[in-house]
Amino acid sequence: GSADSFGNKVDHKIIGIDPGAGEMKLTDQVVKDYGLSNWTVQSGSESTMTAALDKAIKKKQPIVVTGWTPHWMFQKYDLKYLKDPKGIYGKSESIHTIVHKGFEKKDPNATKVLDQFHWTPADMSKVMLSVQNGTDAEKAAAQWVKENPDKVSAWTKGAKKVSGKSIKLGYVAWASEIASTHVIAKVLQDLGYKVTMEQLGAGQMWAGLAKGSDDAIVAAWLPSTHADYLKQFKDQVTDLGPNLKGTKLGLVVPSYVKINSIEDLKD
Ligand code: PBE
Repeated sequence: GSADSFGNKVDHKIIGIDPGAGEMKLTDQVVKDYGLSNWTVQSGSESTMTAALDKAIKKKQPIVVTGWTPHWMFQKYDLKYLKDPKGIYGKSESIHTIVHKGFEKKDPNATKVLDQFHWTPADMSKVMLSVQNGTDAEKAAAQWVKENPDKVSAWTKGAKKVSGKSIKLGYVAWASEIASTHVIAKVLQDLGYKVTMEQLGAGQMWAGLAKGSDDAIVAAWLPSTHADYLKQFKDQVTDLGPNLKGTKLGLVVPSYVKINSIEDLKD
């Protein structure tokens, strides 16, 4: 391609995240389906991706990253999604709560709360932004719980207080999942549960839930992003349905970048 093509300016690199993320698989598919054979998808983590984005924006340089909504990056920076005319990243989806199969019988009380848990992207964004601004996740979650008694009482409606019963939640260190997991953990703690939160890779989180080493997750992006994981483990888990609706995935660039579509990545 021409020397001043967007691809050349960014070394034909898409800045990705952790290899287990569903979005990384979808991005490999994007590379194939859009004929971007001279591009590489660089893996890392959410924090290496946002650090690269921050650095590029400070210097007003071009960059393309794997991004998603809800995410604080859209509040902090002026960004846009590249159009995806082939629809590889799928439509808007939901985040589901899923328990280890049998947990619903073992602890119907906790299952009731997990099942009733649902909030909005705006709710989640408040917690994410607070964590991003330096508040630790437990404090940010406690603050949100304190400020939203109506939502919390809808989630705990009909649930009983317990005394030190254990529950283990698995999650991945994505900002969205740090927020949701800490909020539901706080709600369960306030009911008397002894909650353990286990931070894992995406594959480990799903495998751990299937094995029963964790009881529940609130971090399943469906129907597309985690489709392969759900397919693999569907007989060992119970899907309690969405806890948040209206997510989005895609390739994200700073607004000052000239290109507008994934098709423009071709040299
Ligand atoms: N994400 C955030 C995850 C789900 C939550 C989009 C990075 C993924 O791709 O699996």
